[in-house]
Amino acid sequence: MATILILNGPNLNLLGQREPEVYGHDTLADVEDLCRKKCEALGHEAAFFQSNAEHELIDRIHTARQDAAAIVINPGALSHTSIALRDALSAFDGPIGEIHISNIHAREEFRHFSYISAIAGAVICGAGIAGYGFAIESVAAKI
Ligand code: DHK
Repeated sequence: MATILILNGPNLNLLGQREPEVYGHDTLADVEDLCRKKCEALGHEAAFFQSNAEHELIDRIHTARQDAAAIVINPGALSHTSIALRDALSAFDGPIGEIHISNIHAREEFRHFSYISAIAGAVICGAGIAGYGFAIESVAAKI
């Protein structure tokens, strides 16, 4: 059994309340429930962390070097801006899955590029919160 760390970036604490026409009505607690069940079904355990602060996400990724075998991350808007987050993920040895609830390619142009995608083994977007489950399946297959 390995630990899969599920990371959520800025504003994802507001899932279910924030722009439901884009992000749906499910809450972050619903996402975590889905992830916990998927990890358990695959024989692993889930760990969770959400922060609105870039440095807190980076610090948690550093800790993951010791306490997680894989990372699934929805970086939120940091996808489009943060080289620092990408560098932290590059220093993690295990598989990485990037997930976006919405289809970032069908939205504003500034969302089309993600700094994270080139270092992620799998990139899933536009599948709603089910994408977290797909990302977990992808990283679990590589542990
Ligand atoms: C979530 C966000 O908060 C946005 O900043 C991204 C992503 C898209 C999502 O679809 O989950 O652009």
